[in-house]
Amino acid sequence: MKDFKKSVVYQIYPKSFMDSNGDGWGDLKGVTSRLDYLKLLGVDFIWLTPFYISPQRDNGYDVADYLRIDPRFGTMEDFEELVENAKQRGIEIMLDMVFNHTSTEHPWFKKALDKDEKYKNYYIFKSSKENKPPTNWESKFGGSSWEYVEKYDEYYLHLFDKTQADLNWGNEELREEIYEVINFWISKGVKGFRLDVINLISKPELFEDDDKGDGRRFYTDGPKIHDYLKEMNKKSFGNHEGIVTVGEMSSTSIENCIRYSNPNEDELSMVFNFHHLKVDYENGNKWSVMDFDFMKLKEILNTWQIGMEKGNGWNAVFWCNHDQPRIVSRFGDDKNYHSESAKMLATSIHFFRGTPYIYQGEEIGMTNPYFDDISLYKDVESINYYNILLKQGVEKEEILNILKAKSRDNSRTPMQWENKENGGFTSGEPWIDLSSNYDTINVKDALENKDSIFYHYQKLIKLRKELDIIAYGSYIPILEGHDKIYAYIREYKEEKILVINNFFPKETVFELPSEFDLNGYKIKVLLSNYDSSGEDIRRITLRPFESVAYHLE
Ligand code: TEU
Repeated sequence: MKDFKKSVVYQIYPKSFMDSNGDGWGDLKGVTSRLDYLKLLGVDFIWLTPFYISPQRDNGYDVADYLRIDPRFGTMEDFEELVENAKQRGIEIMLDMVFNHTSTEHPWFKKALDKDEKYKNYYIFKSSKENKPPTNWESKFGGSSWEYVEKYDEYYLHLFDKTQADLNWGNEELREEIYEVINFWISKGVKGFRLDVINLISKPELFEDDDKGDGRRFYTDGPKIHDYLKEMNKKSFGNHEGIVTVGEMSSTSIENCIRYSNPNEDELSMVFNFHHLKVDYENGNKWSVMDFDFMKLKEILNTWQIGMEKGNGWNAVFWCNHDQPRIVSRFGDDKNYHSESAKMLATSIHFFRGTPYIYQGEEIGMTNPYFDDISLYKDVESINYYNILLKQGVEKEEILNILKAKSRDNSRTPMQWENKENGGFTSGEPWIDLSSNYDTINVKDALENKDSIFYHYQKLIKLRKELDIIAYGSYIPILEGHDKIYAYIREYKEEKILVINNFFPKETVFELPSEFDLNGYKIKVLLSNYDSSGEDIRRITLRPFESVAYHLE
């Protein structure tokens, strides 16, 4: 059984990982064919984003059947083969479950539209007032979060795309169906679940206008959320040994995240939050281009490390996923310090208290593709916002600059396996273009270069397994006011780890706070992103993006 605190999860976006049959889409057989690569990296779990039957309006987050596999990804046999082959390599499978909403193509929704009261009550239909939607809430993908159904003279709620209808978690019958879905996949040998926007499932009793915002305050960490998670735990994964769960928590709070992940609460193993990835949003607006606010980033990371430790909660630790731009293009420097900054970013969070998640391609430093034509974008959110911004009068070129920095497609370009056509991802026509830099950034080259970003990640994963302090030690921030360095100390029994990261392309000086007592410690460099790093930790001149971790015993 895996100790999730010492585990590392690798996220795969199957559509863009590896295509085994030349149709331009990645598939399950493609994943199976690359398991040795993942074993070499050293990961414990593979989180697969949705591959169920879906019209793919939102790349599978619009599920039309929770129990069947979209033939474009393969068959149930392919899935079983993947689980089996992964297990042989000591890797477990974590599935992505989208229970806040279904596709409007789901048979439940179709029946709901066909006057079947039972299924209508699986969703949230509300009557209209004066030809206006029931509330002024906004969809996360732009526009109203209500869609009108003429037949009923009612609207249904969709917090995301209008083809993603929100489920009515107040309905016990619906909840039971969901728990059966989880149990079905557990019976297939699945050992983990990532629960999509799970903190949005509990809607308020009363649906009212939000005069201060877009409605999120009414349903984020909603009134019955903890009851639902406790019930889910009790009726599904809680009955099985060693199932790991991670909730994706949108706009959440530490207080709630402690409750979600404190083992005494019997809810989830751990939680994702996104506050640290909003430090390049101008006035909270994602659709803007702004340098990241380093001081704010440090403050948020420190607050969550300290707060979750205090409350005995557990963080899922990450920079990248399929919704976020590539971190080396975002907080690093993908032009002048590609390798240094990618490694620094990895080190900066892999020594955290929490479970690290690596998103496919991050381990070789894949970058944003900088697409400069709207026709290259496939993501529903990016296309919606392109049109919304156009309507607002923003210049095309400016919108494209925003998308180059913020579009979710930045992380969805195909995995770069080698320097050959389509990066070795497919022998056919890829569903989305590759980034043109696959000639220099690819797995084959990374594996041949002992100094590559890949091997840096491999070391970080290995260290987490070797040193208990990384999983179990406490976290102490230092140099909180320094405007270039992000540093912290981990402490466990008699040991310490000191992690120092220069987040900028300029030299800067690190000075150890004087209260830090070095007496009696043997000091050793655990990991550096330069050939060698300063040995006297009282004062170190850090080179651009230099990052070093010391072990004190
Ligand atoms: O994302 C939830 C979510 O709120 C975001 O990260 C979202 O992409 C962002 O707010 C948009 O600005 C999850 C999935 O990860 C995402 O891919 C899905 O589109 C979404 O839920 C709906 O299922």
